[in-house]
This record gives sequence, structure tokens and C-alpha cells, in this order.
Amino acid sequence: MTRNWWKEQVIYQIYPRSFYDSNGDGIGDLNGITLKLDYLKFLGIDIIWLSPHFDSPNDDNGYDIRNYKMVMKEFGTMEDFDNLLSAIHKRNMKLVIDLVVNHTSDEHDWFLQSKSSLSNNFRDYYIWKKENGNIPPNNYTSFFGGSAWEKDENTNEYYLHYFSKKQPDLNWENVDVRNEVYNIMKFWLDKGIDGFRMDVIPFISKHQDFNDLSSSELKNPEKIYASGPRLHEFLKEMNIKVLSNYDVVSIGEAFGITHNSMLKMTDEREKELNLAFIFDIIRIGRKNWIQNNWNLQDLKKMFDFQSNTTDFNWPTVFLNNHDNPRSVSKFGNDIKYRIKSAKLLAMLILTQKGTPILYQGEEIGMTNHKFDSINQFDDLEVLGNLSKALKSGLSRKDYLYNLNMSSRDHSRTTMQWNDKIQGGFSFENKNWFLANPNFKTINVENDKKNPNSILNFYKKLISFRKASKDLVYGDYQDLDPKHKKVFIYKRDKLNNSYVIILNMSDSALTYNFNNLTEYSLKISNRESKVNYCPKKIKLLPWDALLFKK
Ligand code: ISL
Ligand code: CA
Repeated sequence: MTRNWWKEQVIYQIYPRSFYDSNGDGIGDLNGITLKLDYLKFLGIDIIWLSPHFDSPNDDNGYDIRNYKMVMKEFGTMEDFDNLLSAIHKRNMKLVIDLVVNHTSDEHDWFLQSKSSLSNNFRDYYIWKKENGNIPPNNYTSFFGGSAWEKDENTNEYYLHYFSKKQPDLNWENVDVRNEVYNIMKFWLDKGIDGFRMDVIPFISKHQDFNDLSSSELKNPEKIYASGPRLHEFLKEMNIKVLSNYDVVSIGEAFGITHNSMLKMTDEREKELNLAFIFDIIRIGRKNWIQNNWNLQDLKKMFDFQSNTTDFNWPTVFLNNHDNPRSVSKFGNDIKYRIKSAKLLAMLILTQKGTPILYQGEEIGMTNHKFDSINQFDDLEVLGNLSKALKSGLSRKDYLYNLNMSSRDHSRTTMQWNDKIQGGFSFENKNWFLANPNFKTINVENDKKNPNSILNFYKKLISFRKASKDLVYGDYQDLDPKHKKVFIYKRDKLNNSYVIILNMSDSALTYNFNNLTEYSLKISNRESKVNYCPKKIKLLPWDALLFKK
């Protein structure tokens, strides 16, 4: 097992639009992040992963890039970016930026050229197909609703877009496209960034036959989109031509990939990428926008899988990001036990095997927002999938009910800094989206003042984890995979051993274990004393206990 900085450190994802507005226009910006770096340092964060900061028309909030070498004007200037990067490095922290190269914006110059004529030099930068009759080239669907093909009347052909029609897919079969991407990567690496999170990277290789999907494949098209024949070849080329020349971390957002392909992609012997985000855990119980119940045994199996692969792979551990609802609302109990269950989730994230990735607001237990109507959502995925939802038999009311559990917008409400207007996100009463009204009580300032807050619990666990390399590199063993309410696992290496007990339920219960004699309780999320004997313990709802031998 090789030791690396990106295995030992803690990542914090920032969605810049919703993080902090420094100039009062109601939109988060780069200078806003610079002003909050001391807060992240206080928390113990090492690596910041910044969601796209590039020039974009914001059809998909920056995941539709118009110019890869320019900062989005709402976020500031290239000088602001350079200031942010040097301020991060001055604090001994690192910056990972988002690489979105499966597709560009349809306003990118390449696409404007490509669509202008059949013979344009950039035509082959994208994927164009002749129409067959008046229907799209095949039945591929877009994640944001409708067909994955958009007809361009000017040249009478269709172009491919797995996401919105304003996000045309790049043609990675074209070596010029690949070299353009490597040039963009070097531009930012030569500025000194410390790595990339690569958006839907398994999609870059397309099945060149473009056959129709079968009815079962249509249920999860990402599985086909992520299984193209040249993915590993392209990633090896990217590694040789760019990544291998820098000491940086590469993280593939591996939406749709099989476990085997993910293990190959992140096997250090393969020299492709270092880490992957897979979605087994964060999307448990979710089918598209339908949120069903999930069970703890299945969740445990997922952690067990990713923690017991090979010595050449390294897991990532996360329960939040900008594409999913808030973890305390999904995995915890954000009504009766918000604080306690948020602390339990902190202990889960920070004692598992793998690099922990926190998402802005998770550290203060920010919750989902209660939307009253479908029109209140910002995410194009919501309206894009409305007709599909209604066709599947859902009423608008059902759709809204499910969105209130599963929508991406829950994680895009603005960061809650204090109890002032807009939760301190902006000093003006402006907001590009909305601040969850519970900012009155749930905010950084409150949590900073309270030694028993969720924030201070994250801070304590982050420093505990960093001081215990054996907790980072230790083996992982689930001690009771079958239990329906208690998640108990062991982490051990050489001379240190830890047992973590999490009661992920609203019920108090007595738990018997074989032997805790040599262990002592190090961290607990209970404010009252924890009494236990070596063979059994009375667990209160949402107890999270860390023992060390
Ligand atoms: O499941 C999804 C699609 O239905 C989304 O969670 C998400 O689109 C998927 O995980 C891929 O996400 C990434 O690519 C998208 C962008 O909208 C997401 O924000 C980004 O994280 C297209 O760039
Ligand atoms: Ca601003």
C-alpha cells in the first residue's frame, strides 16, 4: 500500500455560486472563497475541490463551459483566481478544480464553428449523425429529459448531448480534441493547481456503432454511456501526456461505471487515475427522482466492498455533493435528532477507509429545503424530467414529493454563515437562488460559539483522523453486517485498533459485543456520560462512539 498525501488528507467541495458573495450581487464568487479560507483552515481542511469556475452561460450552473481558459465573469477575474490559489497555498492547502471535458457549452467557439458547416475544420470535434427519416439517429436519452440528439436545421444533422442540448458531447475519437483537452489541463497545472475532479469521465468513449438501447438499457443509460471501448486507453494517454508530469491528484466522477472498470481506472498499476467517485452509497434507495426506503445492511455492503478491494486501489468516502440531497436529511434524522445524527454521519465519514470528501454546509448539518412548488427549483434536470415523470404515472404532487427528498437543489441553497439577511451569504439582500430559512438557527457563527456543535465535532474528528495514520491506512472489518440498526466496524493496523459503533436509528437498544475490555472510549456524540461494560452497552438513538485499543 503506497502512502500518498491524497490518501491522508480531507477534501471539501465548494459550489462557488452558493458559497459566499463578496461583492453584493447575490452570486457567490472567488474572492468570497478567499475570504473564507481561514474558516476552512480552522476546520482542518487540506484540499478544496472547486466546482466549475470557468466562463459559462450557466445552463447547468457552470457544467457547460464556454471558455476553459477564462473565469466566469460572475465569479470574478483570472487575477481573483490567481489570488485564491496563492492564498490556498500560503495556508498549506491544495486546490483541485473541476475538469468538464465530456461536453462543452453549445456557445463554445469550437461548437459555433462545428455547427456552421459540414466541411468546417471543427465539425469533427463533436458527434454529428445524419437524420434517418425525421427521427434521431438512435434512441439514446438525455439525463435532462428527451432525446440525446438535437437536430441542427442549418446542416440537417443531429448532434449528441447526454445532458442538456446546450451541452454537446465532444468527440474523443478525434485526436485534436484530446490534444485540446491536454492543453487545457496543462494551462491550469502550470498555474500550480493540485489536481482535477473529472466530470462524468467514463462517458468520453462512445460505442461507435451507436446502436439503439434495449428497453432494459434505457432504464439506466449511464451504464452503456460509461462502457465505451476506449475509456482506459484515453485515460492512459491522458496520464502519460499530462498527469504523470505533475504531483497532482486525479479523481474520476465515475457515474455509470461498473465496479471492475472503476477498479481498473484507479488501480495504481494501470496508471490512469488515482481516485473515483462511485454512487452506490450516496444514491442508495434512489431511482432517478423516486426516493425509496433503503436498508442499513445494503449500505454496509457498499462500504465493505469499497474498503476491501485491492492494495492498489483507494476508496473515496462521501455522503453529500452538489448533485444530491443533504446527508442529514437522507441518512440521518433532520427533525428530532438533527444535531446528533449529523455528528454520527461525521464519525462515519471520518473513520471509514478512504479519502473523506465533505460538501459545503455538511459540517453544520445543513438540511434539505421544503420546496412548495416545482417552479421553485433551479435545476434544469427538474423541469427537464417533468414530462417523463408524468408519463410514468406520477402526479405533479407525487413528483414534488419525491423532489423534496431527492433533488440536487437541496445542496445548492446558499451557505449559512450567520443569522443575518440571506444567512450571511451576501451582505445585500440578494440571492441567485435561496437561503434555507432555518439559517436563523443553523449557521457557522452559532456552531463556532458552541463547543458541542456539529462544526466542532467535525473539527475534532478531522484532527483525530489526521493524528492517527493507522485509522487512515488501517484494515476495515464490518463486525455485524446483519444488524438492522447498528453499524459497528473495526479499523486496525500494526499496533492500533479502533472500534466504531453507530446506532443509525431512532430507537434506544442494548447491544452485546464479544469483547471491548482492552478498548477505551475516545470520542462520543452523546453529551451525557457513556456507561458500558466489556460485553454490552445501552445505546441511545443516534449514538456514535469511537473506541481505541
Ligand atoms: O444523476 C444525475 C443525472 O441524472 C446527476 O446526479 C448528475 O448528472 C450525474 O451524477 C453527473 O453529474 C455531473 O455531470 C453533469 C452535471 O449536471 C452534474 O452537476 C455533474 O456533477 C453534467 O455535467
Ligand atoms: Ca458575488
